[in-house]
Amino acid sequence: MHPRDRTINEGPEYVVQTTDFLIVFLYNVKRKLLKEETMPEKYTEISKAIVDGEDVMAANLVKEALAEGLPPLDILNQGVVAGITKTGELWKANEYFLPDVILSADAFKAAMIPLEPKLKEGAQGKKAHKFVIGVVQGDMHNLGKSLVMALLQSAGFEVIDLGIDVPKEKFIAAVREYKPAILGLGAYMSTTMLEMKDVVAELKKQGLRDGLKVMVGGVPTSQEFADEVGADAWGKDAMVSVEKALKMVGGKNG
Ligand code: B12
Repeated sequence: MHPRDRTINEGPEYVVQTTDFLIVFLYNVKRKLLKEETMPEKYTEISKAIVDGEDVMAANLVKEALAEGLPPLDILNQGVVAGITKTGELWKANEYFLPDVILSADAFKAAMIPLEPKLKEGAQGKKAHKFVIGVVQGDMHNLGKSLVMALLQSAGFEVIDLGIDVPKEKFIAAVREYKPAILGLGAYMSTTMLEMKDVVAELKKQGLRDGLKVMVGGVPTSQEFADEVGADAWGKDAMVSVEKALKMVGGKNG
């Protein structure tokens, strides 16, 4: 067919297609504009401060965001988590090296200081289920755990933090002492993740596994791995971890 005849022979269809395209195009422009409007610039600034490793700036921006009345959970997800996630991507792409990542991690921690009490506020006055959490022996990564803790607290859990590089004996002692509803184990390296298996086995050996839920998480873990070590659940990210934890305690705290 000659191109000149195209609009004649395919007239109505062609017009409909063009109109459809225009509608979709305008709809996308509107969505983009709306998104930019509803996404306060503060979140981008917080995220950038974390990526750049500017700890004082990151903490100040979070304080400003809170003073402006922005929701703490949105500051966490759209500012702080977005920043540290970007750092992780830059590291993966070999654009960031260890010193950059350390600076970024420090900025992340600084940003969490003013945010954590605000996240906890929503949970006050509730009868909390206990969640003991720790990073397994040999592993010093703690950013992922901090995020999970912040969201668990905001969902009303009483979180007992055993810290990083935790030997299995300490996990066992904490389960005896606090009698938590859930024990959370974090591991971030393929070399340390097998520690989780030992902790679960020791819990069983000491008769502490019944009535206790075990949840695992961290970069190299997966649902398959969680099943393999005998955990009850895998926390893919902080949000999913909290959703699963709430489900395990019957839906809510308080
Ligand atoms: C930041 C970082 C560091 C920082 C840690 C700072 C800190 N205070 O934590 C520093 C620079 C100190 C560091 C050191 C090292 N690191 Co490092 N590090 C990273 C990096 C870039 C990001 C990790 C991170 O914090 N991510 C952001 C958080 C928010 O995400 P996340 O951890 O996945 O957590 C989420 C989920 O997993 C889940 N979750 C996390 N924890 C838990 C716990 C529970 C209970 C649940 C339910 C869920 C859950 O929820 C979280 C939030 O959504 C990763 C690369 C990567 N792509 O992950 C490497 C990485 C983990 N590191 C790695 C290595 C090798 C090291 C070093 C050995 C490097 C070295 N040569 O010295 C040392 C190890 C020291 C030690 N013994 O632990 C490797 C591990 C490789 C492996 N073998 O598996 C990685 C994967 C990088 C790589 N691709 O090579 N690291």
